[in-house]
Amino acid sequence: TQELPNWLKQRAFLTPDRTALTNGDVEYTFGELWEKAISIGEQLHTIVKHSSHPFLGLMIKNKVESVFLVHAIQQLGFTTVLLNNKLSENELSFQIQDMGLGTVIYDDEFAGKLSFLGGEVEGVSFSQLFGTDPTRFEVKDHFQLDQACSVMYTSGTTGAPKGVLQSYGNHWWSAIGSSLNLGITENDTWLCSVPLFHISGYSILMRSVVYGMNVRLFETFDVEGINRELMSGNVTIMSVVSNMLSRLMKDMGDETYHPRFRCMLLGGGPAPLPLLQKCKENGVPVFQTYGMTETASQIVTLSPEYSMSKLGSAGKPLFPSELKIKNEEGTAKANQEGEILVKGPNVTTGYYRREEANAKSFESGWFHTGDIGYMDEEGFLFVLDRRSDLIISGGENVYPAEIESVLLSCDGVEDAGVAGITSDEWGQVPCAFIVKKDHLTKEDIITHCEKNLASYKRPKKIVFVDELPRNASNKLLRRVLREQWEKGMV
Ligand code: S0N
Ligand code: AMP
Ligand code: MG
Ligand code: MG
Ligand code: MG
Repeated sequence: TQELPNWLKQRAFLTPDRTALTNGDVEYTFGELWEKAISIGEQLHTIVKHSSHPFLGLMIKNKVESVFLVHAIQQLGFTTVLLNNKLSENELSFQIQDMGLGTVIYDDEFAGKLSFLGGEVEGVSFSQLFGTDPTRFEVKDHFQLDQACSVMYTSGTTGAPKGVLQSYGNHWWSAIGSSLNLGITENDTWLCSVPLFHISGYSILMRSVVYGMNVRLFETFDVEGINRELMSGNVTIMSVVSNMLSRLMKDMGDETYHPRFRCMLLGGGPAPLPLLQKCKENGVPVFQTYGMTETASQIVTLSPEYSMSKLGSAGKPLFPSELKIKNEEGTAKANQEGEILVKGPNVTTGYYRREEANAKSFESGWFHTGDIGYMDEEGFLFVLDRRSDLIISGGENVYPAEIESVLLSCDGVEDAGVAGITSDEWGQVPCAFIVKKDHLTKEDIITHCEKNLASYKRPKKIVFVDELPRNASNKLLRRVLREQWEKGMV
């Protein structure tokens, strides 16, 4: 198997005094980041040294301590399972069991949410960890490229969520592919306000170590604070989803960003054309991108020089990757739509213990994304529709079937259907259509959802109906629900 020098160790050796990480006034060089990773690694080693589990759960916010932990876990040779901190108890406990986790490290802020831990699965808070005596461990000189570095869960149209295995090789090639396209200089600073538990955020940390680049971390999406950074010239690149970008633009007014700010990387879902136009007018250098958890972030990216001539396109593949469109006849011709297939060293080797899904998703090295799109004559990708039924709300994924099964478990719900409806704020949001037995109120439903669903998955609208549209074989017609909503019929 192929190996590379231990990334953080190599980086701390090559450029120890370069800034690695900043948050507010706090600043760490790569040398200091290395020391933190090792000293926290030694504390963690005391806790997990007798563990036979290859995976460690991690529930974090965007804080510097979280970055130390991400690196400490890599140094110990464990695979990090990144838990989305917005999920409900049920959703979390499924992922924890599915990965067979023995230990979950968490920010103290999540103590309440994770109070169900104990017994088989040990929960360790940051404050417990940082109070533990260190035990030395042997630092490895190399990272194996085929080793799993991280796991992030993703849902699908049917079945339970699946753990996406992201190898060191996936992260390496993702970082290299991005740099071959965007370039890197020693003055680059990447603003990270997207969550570290998503690949949008985690990939920034991997690029940082590979490039020797500063990450400016934001704990929350602080619109005004971030705009000040973009106007000051402190940062040169930032990753955003549409919701973030439109809020930044709204707050920006008629000011402009600093000329040193050179890349607004926009991904995670479709980009509304009016937003792209507004950015063009305000001189914001938007790079639209298509990527997913399974591709360890961007795989297709559009440079700003094409942002108007190829308005709405997600661009061309990054150098190490390939793209093709497949329909019933085989590989589609230019401008013919079909399923988007991708290939490249950044594409996951598969879902953890999901043979059936893996057999379906991979075909001689090509990964079936499930998304629909076409390529024009010049090879620019246009994404037309996301994989079936997927609702993307503010960059977070929501599957109607999952919401429906939670709704159906609520007392007084006779039948339930969920469809994505257009939202100026979030792109799309789930709307619930409920057939009720008597004495059920919207508040009852909201309370039930609060217990069982991540906040962003809760229906933003609830509509009581007499019956749900179904076809002859009793399949729910979500498209009809959406149409009824849009025409104001319900
Ligand atoms: C958009 C964000 C920042 C909104 O969060 P904010 O403003 O902090 O809200 P809160 O204070 O937490 O909550 C206030 C109310 O809003 C509700 N809410 C919050 N988020 C959502 C949401 N997404 N949808 C619907 N509602 C939401 C809360 O529930 C709360 O409501 P009330 O008051 O009723 O309790 C936040 O959602 C966010 O950070 N989104 C981005 C997530 C993300 O990064 N997604 C990308 C995932 N995909 C990938 O990683 C692959 C693509 C990729 O790698 C990439 C993506 C982008 C850019 C670059 C790349 C790349 O390729 O490198
Ligand atoms: P995730 O599960 O968060 O990794 O989301 C990846 C999904 O987001 C993709 O499969 C697409 O459905 C959607 N997506 C990402 N980028 C774009 C884009 N540029 N245009 C449209 N949809 C996108
Ligand atoms: Mg935290
Ligand atoms: Mg997903
Ligand atoms: Mg998503």
